[in-house]
Amino acid sequence: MTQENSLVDALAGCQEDKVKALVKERIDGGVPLAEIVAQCNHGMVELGNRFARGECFIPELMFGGMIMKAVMSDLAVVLGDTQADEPAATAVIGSVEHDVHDIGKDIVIMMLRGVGFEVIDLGVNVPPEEFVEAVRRHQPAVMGMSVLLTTCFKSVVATVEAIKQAGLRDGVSLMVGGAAAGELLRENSGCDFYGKTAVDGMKYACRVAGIEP
Ligand code: B12
Repeated sequence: MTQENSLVDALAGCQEDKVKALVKERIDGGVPLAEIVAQCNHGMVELGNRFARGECFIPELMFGGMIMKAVMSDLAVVLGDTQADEPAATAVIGSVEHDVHDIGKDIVIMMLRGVGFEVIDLGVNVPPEEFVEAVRRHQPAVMGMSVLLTTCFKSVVATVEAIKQAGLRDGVSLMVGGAAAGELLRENSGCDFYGKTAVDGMKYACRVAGIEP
């Protein structure tokens, strides 16, 4: 088994102690954080595939989510996930309405904070009007929407529409990401950018705000 596969397999199998040990081994070995996140992400996708094939159930998804969150807090310590005293720019982010998945969103937040953004985290199941209110109030350079359920595509479309209706569209760049998102959703919803990974999202936000990542 390759080094990557061992972590993917441990996460997909919800082997908490093994996941923690393998992540620590990678951190100590100097493996780039983005690479560790990518391997964990792969493990979560594999867990989802097992769920889709009926090989595991909701409790496993929840447990996998808890393990992934624990991994993220370890990574946040390494990355120094703290809000900068004088933020370089502001970003607003949330998981769209009816979607409660937040692990990927939180990774994007961790990355953005790591490069000096002030991030307003709206949480999960965020209705369009809450995004609008946050953009009006905080005037972010970038707003991010996370979506993991195909049934929530309409929430992305409704959110972009609400931003337009509020007359705020020209002042903010909109990015969308999450396992269900893709170029087609970006195009159909009228977002500016689709980020396949948290690192893509962070790099795009930096470009928009003129920050050197
Ligand atoms: C863990 C999990 C859960 C946990 C979530 C816990 C939590 N706190 O988030 C729980 C148990 C709550 C859950 C519930 C459900 N889930 Co679920 N879940 C998953 C699972 C296994 C992993 C998701 C995850 O955390 N991945 C790891 C993170 C790191 O990946 P990510 O979110 O994609 O993020 C990365 C990138 O996409 C990107 N990114 C993410 N957001 C953003 C945003 C921006 C702006 C940018 C630029 C980038 C970006 O950055 C991250 C790192 O690079 C996925 C499987 C999968 N393939 O995704 C299923 C999955 C998403 N779930 C699924 C389903 C069906 C459900 C339920 C409907 C199950 C049910 N019958 O109740 C409910 C829905 C609840 C709801 N209303 O939202 C399906 C969705 C199918 C579909 N296509 O719509 C999946 C794909 C499983 C499957 N294969 O069937 N789930």
